[in-house]
Amino acid sequence: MGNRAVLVVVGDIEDSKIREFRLLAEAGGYEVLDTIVQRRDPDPRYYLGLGKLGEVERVVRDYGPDVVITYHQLNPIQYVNLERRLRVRVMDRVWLILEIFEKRAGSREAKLQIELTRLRLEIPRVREFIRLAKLGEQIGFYGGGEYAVEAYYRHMVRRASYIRRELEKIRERRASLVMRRKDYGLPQIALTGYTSAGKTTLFNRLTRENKYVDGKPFATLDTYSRLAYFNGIKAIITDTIGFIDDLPPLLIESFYATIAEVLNADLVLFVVDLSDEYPEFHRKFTTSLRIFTDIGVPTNRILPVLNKVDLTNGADMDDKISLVKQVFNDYVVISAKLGVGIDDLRNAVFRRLAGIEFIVRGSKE
Ligand SMILES: Nc1nc2c(ncn2[C@@H]2O[C@H](COP(=O)(O)OP(=O)(O)O)[C@@H](O)[C@H]2O)c(=O)[nH]1
Ligand SMILES: [Mg+2]
Repeated sequence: MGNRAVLVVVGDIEDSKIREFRLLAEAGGYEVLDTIVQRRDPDPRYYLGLGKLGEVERVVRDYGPDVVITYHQLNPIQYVNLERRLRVRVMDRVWLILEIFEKRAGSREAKLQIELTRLRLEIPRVREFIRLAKLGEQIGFYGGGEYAVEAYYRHMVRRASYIRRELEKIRERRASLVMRRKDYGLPQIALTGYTSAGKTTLFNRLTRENKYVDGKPFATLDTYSRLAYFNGIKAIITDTIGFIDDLPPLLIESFYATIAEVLNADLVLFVVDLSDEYPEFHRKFTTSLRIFTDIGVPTNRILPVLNKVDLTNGADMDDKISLVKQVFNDYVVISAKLGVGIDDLRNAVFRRLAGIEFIVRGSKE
């Protein structure tokens, strides 16, 4: 499946939200060819107004994207109408985020939860296809005729109820057991923070030399976990899923199931974007703290990493730093891109991890 996308935004949406939508598409692995904005209320049939729909049709014809992604969640009728009209795969922001979660889901619970959400979105859509087929309408996409589509529909419904039962079992079991740690016998570090804060850039910088051990890939780890050294202390560092603004309510369960891996970490590197304007910085910072509280990560296991110092002009730096200081004793200022402050970060991580080892050893004696 190709990854070239055209984004479509309808409604009076702030520019910063449109920018974040674009970053999200990029985080999902899409190359954004164009963003089309229509400043009016969504149309019930096509999401876009008819005039703008013509423009999108032309863009689709000219650029030949693999997918058109809409900012708002589409209802089944809009989905079906848009795909039939544009003759290209259509998806909405909800589906995009779900794809991003899917790549990161480590646990069986997270995988099942995401599949269930996918089915919840897909079932009404297939139902709409069947309804149209019964009316004798020509429908493209779901090939194989009416019977095949109905069989697929029944399969999805059965699968969804199977997953609901499995999730219940998993959650009952977990209630009686302590969460199993993903354990490689090494300290675990999780990188987290908002989308585009610079987590992956930092992850790559910290692990650049350590993709291989003894000439072989570090086999027991998944794609997002690697070995890193902090002044001689060896640790597993994981590039976890980021926090996302305006998370669609339908995705909240999937988000928490996926983010649960952060709970396993001995240390959470909380990457914050210093280049955001203060109100934005404040909003993201406090929202992140709320999520840490919700999932049960204590502040003493979090190290704020204030990134993109190269993009700040110093004007509101003091305000940002004092906000961080209200909650945390310790923080580091870096530029993951330019490599500024990385030694300070390694030292700070070393001190934290050395402290943890001391406590573990001390408690055994
Ligand atoms: N100027 C600057 N850009 C950065 C820095 N760190 C990351 N970026 C850029 O910010 C964007 C998002 O970075 P990424 O690591 O993908 O963020 P993630 O979504 O948190 O993983 C990319 O274009 C990076 O090149 C930094 O320290 N300074
Ligand atoms: Mg990333």
